[in-house]
Amino acid sequence: MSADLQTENSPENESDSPKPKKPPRELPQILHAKQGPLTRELLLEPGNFGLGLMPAKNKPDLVTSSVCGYCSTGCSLNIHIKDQEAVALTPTTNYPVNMGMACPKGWESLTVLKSDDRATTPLLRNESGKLQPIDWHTAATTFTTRMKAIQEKYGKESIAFLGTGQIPTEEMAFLGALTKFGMGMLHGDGNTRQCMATAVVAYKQAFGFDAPPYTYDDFEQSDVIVLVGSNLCIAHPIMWERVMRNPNSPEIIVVDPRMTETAMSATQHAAIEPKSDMALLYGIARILIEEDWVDQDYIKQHTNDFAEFSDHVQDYDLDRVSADTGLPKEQIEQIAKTIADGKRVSFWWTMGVNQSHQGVRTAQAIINLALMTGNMGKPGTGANSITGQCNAMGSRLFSNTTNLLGGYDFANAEDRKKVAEILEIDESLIPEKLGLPYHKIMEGILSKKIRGLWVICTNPAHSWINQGQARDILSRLDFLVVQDMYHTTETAKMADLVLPAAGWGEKEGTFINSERRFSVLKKVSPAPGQALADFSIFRLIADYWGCGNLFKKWTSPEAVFQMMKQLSKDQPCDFSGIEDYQAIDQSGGIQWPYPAESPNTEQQRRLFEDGKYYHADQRAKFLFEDPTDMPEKPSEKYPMLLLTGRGSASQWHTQTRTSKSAVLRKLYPKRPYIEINPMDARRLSIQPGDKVVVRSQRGRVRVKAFLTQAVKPGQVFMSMHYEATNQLTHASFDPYSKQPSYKACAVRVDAGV
Ligand SMILES: Nc1nc2c(c(=O)[nH]1)N[C@H]1C(S)=C(S)[C@@H](COP(=O)(O)OP(=O)(O)OC[C@H]3O[C@@H](n4cnc5c(=O)[nH]c(N)nc54)[C@H](O)[C@@H]3O)O[C@H]1N2
Ligand SMILES: Nc1nc2c(c(=O)[nH]1)N[C@H]1C(S)=C(S)[C@@H](COP(=O)(O)OP(=O)(O)OC[C@H]3O[C@@H](n4cnc5c(=O)[nH]c(N)nc54)[C@H](O)[C@@H]3O)O[C@H]1N2
Ligand code: SF4
Ligand SMILES: [Mo]
Repeated sequence: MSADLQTENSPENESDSPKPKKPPRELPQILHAKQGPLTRELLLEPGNFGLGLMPAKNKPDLVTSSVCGYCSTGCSLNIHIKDQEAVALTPTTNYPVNMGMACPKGWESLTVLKSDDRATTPLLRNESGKLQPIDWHTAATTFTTRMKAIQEKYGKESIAFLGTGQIPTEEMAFLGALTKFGMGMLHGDGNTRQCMATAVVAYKQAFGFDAPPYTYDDFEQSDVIVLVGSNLCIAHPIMWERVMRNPNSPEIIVVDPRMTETAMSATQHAAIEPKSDMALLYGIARILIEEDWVDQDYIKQHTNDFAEFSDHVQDYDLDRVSADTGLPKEQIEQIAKTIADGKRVSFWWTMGVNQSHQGVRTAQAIINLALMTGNMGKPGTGANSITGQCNAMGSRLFSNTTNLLGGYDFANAEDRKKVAEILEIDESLIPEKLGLPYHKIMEGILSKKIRGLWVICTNPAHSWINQGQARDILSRLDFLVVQDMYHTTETAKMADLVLPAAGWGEKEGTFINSERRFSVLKKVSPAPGQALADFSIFRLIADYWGCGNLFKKWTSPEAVFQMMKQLSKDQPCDFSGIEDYQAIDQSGGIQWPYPAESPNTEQQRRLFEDGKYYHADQRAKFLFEDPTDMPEKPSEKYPMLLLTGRGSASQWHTQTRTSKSAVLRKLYPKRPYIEINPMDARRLSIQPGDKVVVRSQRGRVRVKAFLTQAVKPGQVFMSMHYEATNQLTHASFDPYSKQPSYKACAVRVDAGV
């Protein structure tokens, strides 16, 4: 997994003494490849990756670096180019994120670009129902004619889009601006709703801005690491490597109903009853208060509503919490004591929290613990939501969906004015309200309010909750356009029009990783056939739509980056001090904030060092609520609870990319499987490897049984990478974030025939 694990020595410091300051790392000066042919001279850095050991004939002509296009860790990869072609890659050794490491997906990034099912020309469904190749002129004309016809007949709001957290920020901004300001759409959302909406709302309400406060160094500086609903080992393997490099022998507390790979390596595993996190976290808060293990000064100086929170948690005594969570009382006390004893406690959460019917309040229960113990703004601390997709952070700021471009508010007239001025567009083009969230767009299609849909870089026919219903809904559209790298995705197969997109490595722009770090994506490989960068597709559509004039300044990703800088000015995410792409490259990525005035150039930076939050009174807020029952509990007919999530480090989501690599295919099960406890298996006469039938109220699938103690009796687990899983899931949502609750529904398992 690691190209060079010895890049950093582990200082043997005491757990409570600050880590000795490292000398700033020398980073290679790497130029970025521009759009167009790969003829531009790039700087070779032979010492950086041991090229001296290579036989001369294998030496690349050029080497450049690019950020990985899968997960939000944001590892840097060096791409070796020979005879105009990207021929190999190696993880960048002196990049502050991955330090020479990459996971299997990263290593195999180039392979998946060459695949027979790449979409190489636009495709249009003909009268006999077949997708036929067409040229770009016909594609763009069809797109505009049909979308405009729908708008004319049913109103402007009758077309919508679903975007992504997996394209460069500049492309997201273009999509959001084109659709909402140029095409008059009100409704647009993206797969970030499936993923990060909960964290966004939790932070906004608690801190006043969507601001994950940490830097990856915190993984190495903590003495207590609390992971709630996060399988870091599988989902963020290189962040996990950072935990493994922690020199403080940290306590690692994993809260997860399953004995995951991460839980196996933890020092404490709280195998709670699914969806009992709030009770546990409130119970811990109660103990901390009772024992006076809280930081009264921090609470007084920097927060609001602690007294009310204190009252609230009085109901969560050990008896109740133990009954709700299924954990022994001593274990709950032990966790509280570990947190209290920690000098630098960091709290991390991912989808086990975000994807639940009370995700926002659960996330805030984690934030509350960090606030009340003063574990904020210092090395090794924080209430830290880990993002998922490579550019989920970019979409949170610039997709123009849940907020106006740059983290502004659609409903605020001053915000609209500022954005309009910077973009040089008429203010009246900016909608004054939010569009519908994802599930309401789906409902809108069902009720025929929405009739045209443009899907960009996401595969809802596989990934959306309750798939049978989702596909039925998508099939009712008058016009479905899918813009993807591959024409074989479940959603592309349903499309009326497929637009072939260039993918990672075939275009440029920036991603923002989990720790708010900008990094540059390079064009290192030509896109196949007529496939175009999403950026170019948006330009084309703008011109054919007749609103190209609005986007005169949007000539290249880097030109858009310059506008984004201006938009960010004076916002908490201000990065107006970043000069250009080259500056990002040369400094090993740059975290926001990075304002033009006196930018802090440290390579690892965290927020809230001064205890000042983004609410008007600069205080953070304690937020809480009572837990409610999960929407679909196991019943007599469906007696087991289905958990879902990531299955292996070698599979990515709906597998459109990772399934194209022979290396990766060797590393994961080909067919869908269900993890079931041996006790349940025995009761149901299921042998290892048997085909079993899994049913929920929504669907019925046949999958292989994998017997494992990792799941408790009464619970089963299926990975999201196989189509089968979402045929079973139950569409319920967090009331504040509207994020789907993918991780709990009732099923029945029977031995197959
Ligand atoms: N290899 C790989 N890596 C990925 C991805 C991928 O597809 N493949 N996807 C990326 C994306 S977009 C995301 S969002 C992240 C997701 O990263 P993670 O959130 O870490 O991954 P998941 O497996 O979805 O969910 C984490 C854990 O939540 C647990 N869980 C379920 N219910 C509960 C509960 O009620 N309480 C608690 N405490 N835990 C619960 C599950 O058992 C599971 O182990 O991964 C990113 N990284
Ligand atoms: N049951 C269950 N379901 C889940 C989850 C779960 O834990 N359990 N997790 C949810 C989460 S957190 C997420 S993030 C979603 C992910 O769900 P999706 O977004 O639907 O999954 P992907 O497979 O990443 O889809 C991305 C699509 O974009 C295409 N693509 C890749 N690069 C480009 C590009 O540069 N341009 C264009 N135009 N296309 C490109 C890919 O080929 C692929 O078809 O799944 C959610 N679904
Ligand atoms: S950990 Fe994430 S960013 Fe790093 S190589 Fe793997 S997929 Fe890419
Ligand atoms: Mo995600």
